[in-house]
Amino acid sequence: TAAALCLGETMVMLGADEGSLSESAVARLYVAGAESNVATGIAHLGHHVEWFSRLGDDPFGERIRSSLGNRGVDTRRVIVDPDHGTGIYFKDWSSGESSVYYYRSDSAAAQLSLADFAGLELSTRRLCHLSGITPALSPSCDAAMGELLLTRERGDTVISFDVNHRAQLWSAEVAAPRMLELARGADIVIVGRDEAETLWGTATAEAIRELFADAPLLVVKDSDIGATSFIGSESYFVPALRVEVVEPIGAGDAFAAGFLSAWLDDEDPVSCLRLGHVMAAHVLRSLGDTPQLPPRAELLALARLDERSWR
Ligand code: KDG
Repeated sequence: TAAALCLGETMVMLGADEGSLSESAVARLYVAGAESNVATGIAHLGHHVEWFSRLGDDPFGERIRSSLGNRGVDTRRVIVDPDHGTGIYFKDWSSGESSVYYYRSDSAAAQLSLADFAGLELSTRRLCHLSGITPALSPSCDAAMGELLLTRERGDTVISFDVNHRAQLWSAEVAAPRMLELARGADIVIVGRDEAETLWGTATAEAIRELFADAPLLVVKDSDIGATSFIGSESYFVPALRVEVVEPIGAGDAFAAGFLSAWLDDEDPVSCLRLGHVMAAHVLRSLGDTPQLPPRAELLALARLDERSWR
């Protein structure tokens, strides 16, 4: 079994090559889902990683499986649901700012429940990666996340949780207390400073640390400024790379992939943040959520460069 397991919904995404969705005659199909985006990044960086979810018994599900498989992600345990379709979303990037339109309610992934996780051999994994999108998908998904994060004994399997607040799926009022509760059950918490402010009114990384005082490892990302990790009483800050942003969606997942991959390699805290930024920079520069990346060795070399040459 793979050392790392990423769990959550993946969809087919449609984006117009040029112009708006209301006018464009041509749209391209992509595969995107926060946790599988992380899985493709971790696989690219050389780790055996599995992605688990439910997919519809349709061409989209097939496409997701083969696309993730081609990128080195193990999808062998994915459940094909005969009664529910694969989720779809559209991304419109014509106005300079991306808008997303979800068609995912009652999707196959929204049917995920705790019983589905029985065969996953969770306790044999080094890392299990979850996100705050899953509890927003359905009551059964929310209950399963609660079981995974809140009823376990902390042990060998490290659970990482990327808050990933999606305002279109649930309101901040509903999400705030649940996200806090779930994230507090994780060993590695990854959160954007801005989303934390939306959810919990915390303005600074230090204020977020106070909310997650017991988290063994907390990472606060502050958009193009940089990211801070908190471990015990120590904190580490690494500035983000300066890049021309083409389209930002997916960059947070790439950051998580770089960070977690370096963590799996037992790298030091600063190296983890650096690889996170290097991975994010590549996604910021392209339209898809998981673009093709330069070879692993090149990414690792970039992460080792002097920070002054990043900016
Ligand atoms: O983080 C990027 C994801 O938001 C995107 O790939 C789609 O999983 C997705 C979602 O739920 O928005």
